[in-house]
Amino acid sequence: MNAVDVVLPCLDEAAALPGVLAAMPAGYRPIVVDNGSTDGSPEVAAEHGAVVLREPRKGYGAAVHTGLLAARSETVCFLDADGSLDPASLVALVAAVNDGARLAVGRRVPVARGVWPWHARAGNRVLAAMLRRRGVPVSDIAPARAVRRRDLLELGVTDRAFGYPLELLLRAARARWPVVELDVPYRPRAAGTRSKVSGSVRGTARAVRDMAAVLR
Ligand SMILES: Nc1nc2c(ncn2[C@@H]2O[C@H](COP(=O)(O)OP(=O)(O)O)[C@@H](O)[C@H]2O)c(=O)[nH]1
Ligand SMILES: [Mg+2]
Repeated sequence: MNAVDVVLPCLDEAAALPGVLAAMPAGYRPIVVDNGSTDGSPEVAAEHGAVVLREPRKGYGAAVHTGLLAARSETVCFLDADGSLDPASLVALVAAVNDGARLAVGRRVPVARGVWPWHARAGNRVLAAMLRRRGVPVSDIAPARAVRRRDLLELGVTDRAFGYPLELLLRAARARWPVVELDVPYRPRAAGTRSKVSGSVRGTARAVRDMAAVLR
């Protein structure tokens, strides 16, 4: 089996990382890309077997792009480091890419009430409907994906902040990529960690701003 690099953007996820890294399927190599965590995340990641990169530029997209540049496997996965997504879900996404998808993304299915704040979910729905009209069959703007490294580099996503996942899907639509969306369980983030994006008014406002910039 070919190894698969897994890029995990990380900001203050020290409490979540041990569980996330322990759940990596065999042959999946975690690359944790940290942006100035103050809770010791890089050290915890290294202790639990991850390659650790430090990205000086802030933002989800900056971390993801740096991880992509460092990855070496033919197919690369991306996953949040907060414990909300199971690394085991990546296996089916990679299989979809091996079966002909240019991009395989997760559709988050909450496993419990309150996992997914209503405002984040509503915003996602609107954006996903817009993507479907452009020919991308998705119902989520998901933080779990598998794609060939070379394809993603060629696609040329430029956002380095929180518009990255949306820009990626828009560019995939424009490039007429076959996109496959598969259900992935969405759990509460690990205890002792805090949401940086959709769990607060400030984080949500930032995500909306960055996604709106992508749509202009
Ligand atoms: N490197 C890096 N990672 C980030 C940044 N903001 C969020 N993340 C990570 O991106 C993932 C998604 O953020 P999260 O806080 O879970 O957003 P939520 O799911 O909307 O609550 C998590 O793994 C975060 O640690 C950032 O500025 N830099
Ligand atoms: Mg999260």
